[in-house]
Amino acid sequence: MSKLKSLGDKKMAIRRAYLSIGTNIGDRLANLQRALNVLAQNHEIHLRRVSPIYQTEPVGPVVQRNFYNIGLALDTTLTALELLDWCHVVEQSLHRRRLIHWGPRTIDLDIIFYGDQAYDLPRLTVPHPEAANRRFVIQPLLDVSGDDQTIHQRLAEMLEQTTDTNWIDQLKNQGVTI
Ligand code: A4P
Ligand code: MG
Repeated sequence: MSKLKSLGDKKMAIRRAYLSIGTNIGDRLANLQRALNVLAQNHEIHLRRVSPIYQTEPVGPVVQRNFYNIGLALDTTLTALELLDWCHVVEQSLHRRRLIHWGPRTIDLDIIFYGDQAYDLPRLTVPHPEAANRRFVIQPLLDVSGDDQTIHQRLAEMLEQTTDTNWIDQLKNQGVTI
């Protein structure tokens, strides 16, 4: 999904991007809401749809607390690398500490899709290579991509084919807003 926006004489592509956000330290609901608030402080980012919160079993080798995960659809004129940099600003603003790889974290923002673009750069791989192996990524993004048939269909196929057997559980009485 890409349109052009005029900024002076500079034409910027507007792209639909999808993020997966997770947290398993401290007040997980507050962490998610703060992350959305800081994301939206960038004037080149427009949050469009956010999923329900899912409580999810930790994936990977580290024994740790359950995560809260959400999926987010946004429109942006940032490039993919600029969006990644802003995701890092958000992570830093929540005082994320990176102590153990795959370990507990205050907040983790991953770019799953950026328009229909593909990148394999030292610091950015898009579409995210692990998405198809993670139910906690696929289901929330299915929830927010109903108006984007290409991505929605792709996610539906991922869900059908994933071998991930870890549980995810939609929270009925807590949510975040954009
Ligand atoms: N990077 C490359 N591609 C991307 C991308 N598409 N989006 C680079 C975001 N970042 C990308 O990530 C390391 C580097 O990946 C970044 O500097 C960026 O340049 P990180 O978040 O800084 O480091 P990390 O946390 O050690 O690795 P990563 O890959 O984020 O961890 P994972 O694989 O996401 O695993 N279980 C449940 N239930 N829910 C979770 O949310 N999360 C993890 C984290 C493990 N288990 C989980 C969950
Ligand atoms: Mg990450």
